[in-house]
Amino acid sequence: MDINKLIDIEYRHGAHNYTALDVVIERGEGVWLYDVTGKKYLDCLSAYSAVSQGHCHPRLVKVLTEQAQQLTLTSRAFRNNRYPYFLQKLHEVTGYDMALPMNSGAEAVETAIKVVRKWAYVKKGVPRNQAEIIVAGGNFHGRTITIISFSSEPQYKDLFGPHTPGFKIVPYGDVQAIKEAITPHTAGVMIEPIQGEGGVIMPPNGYLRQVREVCTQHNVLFIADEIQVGLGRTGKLFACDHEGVRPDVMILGKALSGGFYPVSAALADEAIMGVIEPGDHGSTFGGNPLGSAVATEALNIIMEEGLVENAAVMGQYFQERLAEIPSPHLKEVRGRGLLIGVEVNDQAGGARRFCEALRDEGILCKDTHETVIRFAPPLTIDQETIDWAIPRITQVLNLN
Ligand code: IF1
Repeated sequence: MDINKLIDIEYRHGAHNYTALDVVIERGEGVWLYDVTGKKYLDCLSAYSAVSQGHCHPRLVKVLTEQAQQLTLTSRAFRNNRYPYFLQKLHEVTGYDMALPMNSGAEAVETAIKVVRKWAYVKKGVPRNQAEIIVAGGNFHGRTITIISFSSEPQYKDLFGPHTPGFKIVPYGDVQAIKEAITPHTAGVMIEPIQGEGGVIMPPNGYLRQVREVCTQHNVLFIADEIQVGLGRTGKLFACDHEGVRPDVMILGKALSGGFYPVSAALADEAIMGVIEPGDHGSTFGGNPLGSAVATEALNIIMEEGLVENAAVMGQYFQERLAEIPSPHLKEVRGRGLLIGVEVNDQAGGARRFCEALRDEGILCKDTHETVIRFAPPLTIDQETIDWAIPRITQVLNLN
């Protein structure tokens, strides 16, 4: 079918909740995407880091198709023979005693909030319904009503009230502000180790370590949303590893299933996750055998195929090459590993037009926060591919 016809159907019958680039993809392989006309593109978004293992990774195709022919869903009312292996692998990879599996990232964030609130009531002794969670301005943790209740982006929240109470917003990167916001009712501090949606915002060095210390001092749980930055994206297994910090609660999603199937999880040690009792929380699909099999293999791939190391090496290489680009529009290149933000000057006319021009050059990127072009290719990218991309990016960053 003609591209314009497909776009028209989407416009007429789909809610208008995105302004996608006009490119219609029909096939993916590794770091490459192909549109319906056969044109090839380098994927520099990786579905917001969910396809870290590369598109249609053969090992995931195999596990998904084999498991799909065997058993897909039992609900948690019965046990299945794949979920235990997934839990074992998660424990092995993260070190946390226990996980609570969900599907979308937002659900895992909601799960973490529930666990932390219950912990505050039954372990810390916070009076019922008074638990507070401290979050950072510019955060992005998902789209549910509770999560948007503590967004600082008006479009995400303003017309969707009434909102969920119990959250305090402090400036990102400011430990003193967290200290001042803590009260005897504070249950947790939830932050992204790097803010993705915020425009690849890196906190000052030492921030994560200081947040960890403040939380420990005040018997407050440190919750890290590693949904976007975790599992190798930043060149370490977890973004918190850059500062040697272990959160009390870790939230994973996206690359946890290599983009095949939504799988997310909230993780913690038994002293915290142990507050959850039968009936407290759940999900029809969470922990299902298909998702469990895929996620187990997605983790195996990250660990066995050197993706974390590759993200570190290629991330540094990509950032260095980008920073060298002569361009009147380029303001800053920042990021960690293969989560890279290229900020253009305020006079450059916004990042979107560069993303459109990059698409025409065969590179798919997403603008964020008006002036930032995000480069986040699959973690399997190699030097040759980066060298292929740089002249094209250079050309686009020199358009009038
Ligand atoms: C959209 C951003 C990325 C996340 C973190 C939780 C979630 C996300 C740190 C929720 C989701 C997405 C969702 C997508 C756009 C996107 C995004 F630009 F908005 F911020 F990745 F950079 N925590 N991020 O980044 O996970 O429920 O979606 O599975 O909503 O348009 P989800």
